[in-house]
Amino acid sequence: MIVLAYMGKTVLSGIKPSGIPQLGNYVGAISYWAELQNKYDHAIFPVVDLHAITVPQDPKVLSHQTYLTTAIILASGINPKKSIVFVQSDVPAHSELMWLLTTVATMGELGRMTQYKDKSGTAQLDSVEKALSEELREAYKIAHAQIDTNTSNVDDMAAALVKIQAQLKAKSDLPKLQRYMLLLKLLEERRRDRMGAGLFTYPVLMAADILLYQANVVPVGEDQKQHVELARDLAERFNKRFGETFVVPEPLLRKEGARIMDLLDPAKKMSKSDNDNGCILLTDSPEIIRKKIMRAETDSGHDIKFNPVIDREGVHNLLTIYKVLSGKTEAQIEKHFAKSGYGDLKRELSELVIAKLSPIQKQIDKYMKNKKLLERILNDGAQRADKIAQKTLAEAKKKIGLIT
Ligand code: AQP
Repeated sequence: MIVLAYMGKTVLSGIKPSGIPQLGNYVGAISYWAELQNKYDHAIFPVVDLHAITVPQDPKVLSHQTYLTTAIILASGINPKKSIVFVQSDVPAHSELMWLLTTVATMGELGRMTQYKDKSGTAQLDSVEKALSEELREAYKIAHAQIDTNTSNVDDMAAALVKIQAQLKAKSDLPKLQRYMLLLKLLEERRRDRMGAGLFTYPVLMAADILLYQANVVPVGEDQKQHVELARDLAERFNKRFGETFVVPEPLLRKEGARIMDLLDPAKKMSKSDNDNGCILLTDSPEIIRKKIMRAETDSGHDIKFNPVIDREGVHNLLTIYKVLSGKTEAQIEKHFAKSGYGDLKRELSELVIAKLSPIQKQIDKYMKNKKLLERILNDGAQRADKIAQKTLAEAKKKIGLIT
């Protein structure tokens, strides 16, 4: 039987203090949490500092960012009386359950996590592999066409092969491609050798964060969906092997805004660790917000329409941010901008972002000036979280056969 920490449905989601939270974190996650905390019986929002240290962090900056991230969560409308807000490393059960789940996880499934692949360079290798097989497919096509018309005798076939070889040489440079592939493989090996092991195993820690609280629903941006799916797989595997222990969680993606893109490079998602002009930090001043949005990458067109096709992602991204922050429908927005140009859209969006962020920024300042209050909230949150986490951890250990 699943030991439910408490009755009712639980929503849980975290944010790592790896930088100053950015507009994508707010649009895709934090602002959604504020809505969801009132729709579920229990709401839990940890600041997941142990995830932040998977890449090197300056200790002083990390502790400042942990307070700042907490202040941002609270300033965005998370009510610490209703929701549990705490720092992950204050609840040791996270690390302990992570180890138990690591023994259930496989190298293969962790190696398939997209974020790990991106950071280790495996994703790049995959695309070259795909390009190579496209070349090979093309080669097969030519070979088939030739053989179909040249099957009469061995001499003809040999001649056809020579012809195919010449065509392949002209069409593409397979040996060169193979050499490139080999170099990339070596590069990937080197990158992996130097990569922190934490980048490989942290999705298991994320699974522990979720399963400890028997969370039913995990609202995340699109980039984290795969990790919630891993948490599901690990919960199901553990339950099957040792008996029902964990609730199998569901990822919940915001319909709009689950993937806010970088303003300068709309092909990649906005990320707080990039912290460049393509990323709006939640603490940016109005002048900086205006500057960043006015410089946002768009295209040579002029239609202000929702359309995520390649080359139009920039405008689509600006419209998506506008849609989530204004609460208006696509039809209303398109009508509103029917006679406007991209400059007007950027100007209005800048003012909307500033209007949304300034009251939050005032609250952030208030919290940051009152560390005692932040600490009180975090201590209270850690105690409430620890109680629930300890119960689940004890049950998991018992199921495995560890003496508790
Ligand atoms: N660009 C985004 N659009 C929508 N949602 C996003 N999230 C992150 N970026 C976007 C969502 O924000 C929540 C908290 O994320 P996180 O801080 O725990 O980790 P992350 O996804 O790795 O965020 P960053 O900003 O990209 O951090 P760094 O640069 O340190 O890796 C999650 O629900 C996430 O999906």
